[in-house]
Amino acid sequence: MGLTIAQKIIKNHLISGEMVQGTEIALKIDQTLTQDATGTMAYLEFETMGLKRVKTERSVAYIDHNTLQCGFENADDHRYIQTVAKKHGIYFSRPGNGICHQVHLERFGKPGKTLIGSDSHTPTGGGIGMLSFGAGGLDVAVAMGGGAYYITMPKMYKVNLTGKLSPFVTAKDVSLEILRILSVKGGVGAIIEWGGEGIKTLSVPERATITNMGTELGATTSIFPSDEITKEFLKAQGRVEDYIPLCSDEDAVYDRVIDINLSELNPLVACPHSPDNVVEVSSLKGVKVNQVCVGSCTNSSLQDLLKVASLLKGRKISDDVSMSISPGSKQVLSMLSDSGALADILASGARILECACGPCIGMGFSPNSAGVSLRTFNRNFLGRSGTKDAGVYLVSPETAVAAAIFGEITDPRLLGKAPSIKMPKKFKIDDSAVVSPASEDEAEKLEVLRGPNIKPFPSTTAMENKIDVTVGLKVGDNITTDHIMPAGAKILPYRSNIPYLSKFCFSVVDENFSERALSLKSSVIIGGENYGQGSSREHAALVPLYLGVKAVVAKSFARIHVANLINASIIPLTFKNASDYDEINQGDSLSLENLFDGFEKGEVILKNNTTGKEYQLNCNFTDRQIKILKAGGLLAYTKQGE
Ligand code: MIC
Ligand code: SF4
Repeated sequence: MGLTIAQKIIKNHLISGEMVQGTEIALKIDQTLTQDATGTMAYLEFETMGLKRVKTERSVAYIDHNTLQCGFENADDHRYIQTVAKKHGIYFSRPGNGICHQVHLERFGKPGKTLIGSDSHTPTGGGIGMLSFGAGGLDVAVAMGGGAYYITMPKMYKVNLTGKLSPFVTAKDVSLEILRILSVKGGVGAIIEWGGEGIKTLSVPERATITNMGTELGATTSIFPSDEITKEFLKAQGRVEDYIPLCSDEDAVYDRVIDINLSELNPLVACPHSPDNVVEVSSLKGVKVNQVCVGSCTNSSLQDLLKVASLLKGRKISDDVSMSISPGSKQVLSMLSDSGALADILASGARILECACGPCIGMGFSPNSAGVSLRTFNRNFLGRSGTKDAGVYLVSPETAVAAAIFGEITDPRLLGKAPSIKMPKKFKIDDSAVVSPASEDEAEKLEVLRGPNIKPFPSTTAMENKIDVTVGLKVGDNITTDHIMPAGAKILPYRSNIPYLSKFCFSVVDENFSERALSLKSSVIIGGENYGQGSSREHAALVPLYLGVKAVVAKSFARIHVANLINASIIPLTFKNASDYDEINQGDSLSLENLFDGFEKGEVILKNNTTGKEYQLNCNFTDRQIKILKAGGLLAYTKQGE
């Protein structure tokens, strides 16, 4: 039987387990990346392992999420990451050099290799045929130390593209179309391979837009073949030697095949507050727009911004719209500037923001009250923009420009002639904002500088066989990590300060949760389907751990979050009968007995002491996961092994 692209890479990196769907496999990781919002914690965890140097082929620490530095906290964290990176063999991408996924694609990603990153959009690397996964910081720390990365062997999906995109229809619309088809949980447990004749019409940045947003499907990752288009891109980045051809075998077997005819697609938009809430742009014609943002790791490539500049050239944005553009990297910004395109953007009245995540994670540029914001980003979760009552719509750069000019949601085809942008034969290469690690001798003498904002990791103890808990909170379906642990300019500087962060846990849903959980001392959260979707932030597990959350019982979970819960020794359990969810309420007193036997059997009994009823809960833990849970989390487990 032939192999898919992902299966080929997995086969080459398999450390243990067998490539049997649904079973645990351990992979060798070639490269890692971190960003600052998850990086501080990841490096603190790496340091506790006591290793001198990373064991990966390439590890890069990016500063891109929180670059505002309003106060010492961030500046200290940046300095900590820079010094810890230099000492331990990690490359450091300075603030201003760009968004981790964009820069990694440009300068470091390699087809056929494996990458894990402490950011859920790490699958962007699939755009050049790299098998890339988003993971919690602790998993990245372990991989930096040479340890394996554990995943459940995924199902294989294939999306076959035929035809060719029409003018003003873009890779972003392809991402939105697949979200429309599959929903935010339709990719759970699967790797999505993109293929078919249609991919020959898509450049690497366009492919990367698609693999980037595969995260919103809940997919384990997404990947394109590595072909002549990949080779041209790597050549233009001055690193053709990193190219290898890679495609699936003709007789590869897929669990599901989805066909999309690119020629039939129209401009699409995801409405508030979920990326799968997709309709055609034309159906929202006339909706007044207050704000337009272009950028984020989804749509901030040179190709995207050259198109935006060409459409803005000679035009003025509407007086009623405020427009921002955040280039994905220093390379993008300096090429925009050299080509004169930057001047066209500025002349239109749009504002240029830093090469960073910026408004995507609520770091400034929040919309006005009840504002309508059109964004080329990948997430429009409630409150993420920093304005709780704003409506965020996800669109392509072309649709964003049309709204900025006309002041209302407008089919971009009304802009006239579509820009035709060719990928450059050669990108401008300047890696001066990437600081190399010190040599091993030099590293010995280096001091790692820590600021007072770095607070200790929440402590854990070995798990007990019986747990008595109160339901601290009951939530519905598709709860995101932005609900559990919000980000944004006011909170992000405290990512290395779990006690402070804990005040904001679930604040979008229930402002009293944090206080209640602390007073309960030992609590459980009841969730619906796809609990924990979105970001890879392990803070969405570490903060509940600090607040005394012992278990989460949900109808189903998102992949990265479940791994983070186990790493933090919070037990993720699912209802055997989804309807039992209806019978458990906030404030109920519950007991989970005989846990250790239950873990082995894959079934735990939940007693609701308030109603006297009993329920069966499922768990499908591997031996390794059981040991981690019992030990009190992955750090405690790793220390036991020393
Ligand atoms: C996001 O897009 O939500 C983030 C911010 O990039 C997160 C990481 C984080 O929370 O630090 C992600 O996607 O993993
Ligand atoms: Fe940054 Fe937004 Fe991409 Fe997350 S989704 S990495 S916040 S640009």
